[in-house]
Amino acid sequence: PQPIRLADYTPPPFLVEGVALTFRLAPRATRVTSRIRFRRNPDAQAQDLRLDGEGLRLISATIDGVPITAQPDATGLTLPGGDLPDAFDWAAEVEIAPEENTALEGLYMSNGMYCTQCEAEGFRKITFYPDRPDVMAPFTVRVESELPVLLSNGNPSAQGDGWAEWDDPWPKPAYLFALVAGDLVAHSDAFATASGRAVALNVWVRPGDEGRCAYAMDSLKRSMRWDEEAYGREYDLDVFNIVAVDDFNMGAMENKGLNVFNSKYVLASSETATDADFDNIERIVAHEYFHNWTGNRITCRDWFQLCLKEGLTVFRDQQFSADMRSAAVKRIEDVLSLRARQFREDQGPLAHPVRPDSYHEINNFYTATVYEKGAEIIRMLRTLVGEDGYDAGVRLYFDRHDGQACTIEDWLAVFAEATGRDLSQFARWYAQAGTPRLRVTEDWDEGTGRFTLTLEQSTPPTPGQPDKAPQVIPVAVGLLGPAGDEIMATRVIEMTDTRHSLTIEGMPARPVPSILRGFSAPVVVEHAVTPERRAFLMAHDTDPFSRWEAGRGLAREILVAMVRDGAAPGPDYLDALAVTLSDERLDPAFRALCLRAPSEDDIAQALVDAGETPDPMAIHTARERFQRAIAAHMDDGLARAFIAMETPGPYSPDARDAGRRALRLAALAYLSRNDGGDRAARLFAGADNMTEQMGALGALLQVGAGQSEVARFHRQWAHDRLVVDKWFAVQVALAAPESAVETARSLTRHPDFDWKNPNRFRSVLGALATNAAGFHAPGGAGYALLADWLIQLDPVNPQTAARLSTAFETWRRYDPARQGAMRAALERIRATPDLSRDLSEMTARMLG
Ligand code: DPP
Ligand code: ZN
Repeated sequence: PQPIRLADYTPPPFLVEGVALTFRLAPRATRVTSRIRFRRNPDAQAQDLRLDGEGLRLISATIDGVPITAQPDATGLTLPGGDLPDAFDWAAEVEIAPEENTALEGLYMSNGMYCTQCEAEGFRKITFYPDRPDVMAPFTVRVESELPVLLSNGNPSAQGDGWAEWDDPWPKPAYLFALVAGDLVAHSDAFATASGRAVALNVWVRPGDEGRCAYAMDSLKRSMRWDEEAYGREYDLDVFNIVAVDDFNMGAMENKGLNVFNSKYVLASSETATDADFDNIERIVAHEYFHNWTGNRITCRDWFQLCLKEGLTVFRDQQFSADMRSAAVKRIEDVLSLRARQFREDQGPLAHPVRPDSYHEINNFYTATVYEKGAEIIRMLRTLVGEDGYDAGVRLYFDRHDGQACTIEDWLAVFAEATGRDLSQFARWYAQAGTPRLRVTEDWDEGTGRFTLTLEQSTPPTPGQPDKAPQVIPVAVGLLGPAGDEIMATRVIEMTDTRHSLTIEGMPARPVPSILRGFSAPVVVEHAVTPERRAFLMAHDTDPFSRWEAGRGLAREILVAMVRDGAAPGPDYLDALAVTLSDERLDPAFRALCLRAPSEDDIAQALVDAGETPDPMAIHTARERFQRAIAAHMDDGLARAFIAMETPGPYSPDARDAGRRALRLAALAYLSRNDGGDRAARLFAGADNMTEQMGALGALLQVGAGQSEVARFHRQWAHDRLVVDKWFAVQVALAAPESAVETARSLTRHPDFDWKNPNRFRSVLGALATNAAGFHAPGGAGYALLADWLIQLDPVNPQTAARLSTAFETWRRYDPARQGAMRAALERIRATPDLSRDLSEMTARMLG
């Protein structure tokens, strides 16, 4: 099959002026009638009108009341453009079977409730329609069902016994359509917008879950206020509904006025959710809400522009979280995630530009590159044009493009206009894949006091892009004096050429540069500095990100050395870490991040960067010895932190208490290496919140203990599906390398392993892929197990199968035996008859 290409875009030949849908819901035979008012697009060339439609049983279709003669094919229906009037009414009735829809795309059922997921191309599984984001229209919807709660987009317009009608006045693409029907209960509240609109807010959940919605609701209200204050964006309907669904492929979906969420990102109580869950709920509720303007009011012209809404909305949710919590801690967490997911993607066969130029299946491009690197581009843009320039550009964007389907060119043009800047070179960030490398060298002339910093950029080749042009890289730099005082405050070097130098004259002594403060660009810095220099920055840098980064760099170098020759961490690092641990001027959450060892995958990436072949088992062993050395060296300090960071009083998910718990549990994980898990067992037994219960269980499993706690945990929580997901995941993720595959395999035979539920599937097979040494254990049993399950899942849920196949994306990193086994697993998947388009594309790209 041919890929879809950005270069082939043409405007839609017909636009839609209005859509009226009626749903008569039934599990196996839902009838959908549509009335669509089409009008010829004056800005398009004459073409046939293609209506997308998949898996629909066509009952009847008419144009202006006259039955059509055309017959649908497997993917839709073509209406010959020459025969069509300039404006006409399409009316059709189709039948679909939501109960048989296991792919969770289109209209499907979850626990007796009807719900939809239409992004990116699910609406075509509901009715015939030009299912492309540049066709925007107002929708009215009538839902008929005996179920008590019937929801769709927009405002409720009428309801009666067994039916409800909804009216969404804001033109939207079909991917934002949603319908929900079920036996649901609401946690309700209200919000008054800045201009006085009263908005009814509801979080809809299954009966019994209503006590776990308060945090999602609170996050929603704070998001609504924040978007008014930070971006001047008000909500634009009378109701805002969120629905929690157990079977969901993604995190959540921003359907206009009716967000549908994976229940794990809605439901939370202190007993059942961890601090990380609360944090994710806040972030994702905000993200989906912010899409109302960046995505819904202004949407994408085509799916190549996905980063237009996702990069911007991620950037906005990052700003929001930074305002709600500690900005420094948030930045470090975002960089950790960027490196773990996006840098990894960029290093392998799945590397692609933030705006790809071709795809087979768009669902495969909801990636860390589109989302997280997309957000980094906007952060850089803001750095380059300044806060005021950014605000002016964004204002112009909303003024000019409200109600439109736009491109990256539209987005950049508003900043070029508002600030007078030429952004043509900057646009390469959207087109070039790969993580730029920034090589830094220093020159110091003692006699004249001249200090020169030289930066050189290069971007490695990626699939289809052997050569890269230089990009605009904002490099935030500061200088420290030998005593640790800041002698040059942060300034941003705008690098546009391959090479750039900065010279400072008249320095009394050799300064210490602090490079890429705040992680001002998504690049890898290559700067050969001594461990003493890193320790100095770790102690003195005024930029919290760079301070953390210095310690991180040190830890990474030590770990790489430990993998190579079994060295042990020196006292310099251990002493510096001990100082950080007990420095009470530092935020506990920040200290917890400093204590976190680089992941096994980070170490593997570092070895690859150094031109070596990573051995997952050697990495695991070295990392374990590294953590034992820390535990042994800092036992007293860790024990003090464990006690000092107790959070008395009732549980609160706020950033302050969460930070204290994070430090306490980080200390506990180390202490368990000294006390064999005694403290962790006691904490587990007495914990009154899930953060501490899970933290204690994890600490036990990491030292090979905790089997009775695992059993107890299941007895305690067997009734709670979200907690049972955690139970599955923690056992696999923290299993010893030798037993991880067997643990995963035996859990797939557990009666609670409902593999058709994406959360549950991920909790075992996704967790296996995060246990690097276990997944890559010699012999390839991990690869074979994952491949077996992906092959089984693919016909049922191709989207989730394709997503999890990225566990194989690093295959070329490894030794010949592992490469061979991973390759064999990928080839076995690829050779499976009737493989989905999703998984076919992923395996083809990975095999290259
Ligand atoms: N558009 C969704 C989100 O990122 C994903 N389908 O919020
Ligand atoms: Zn999004």
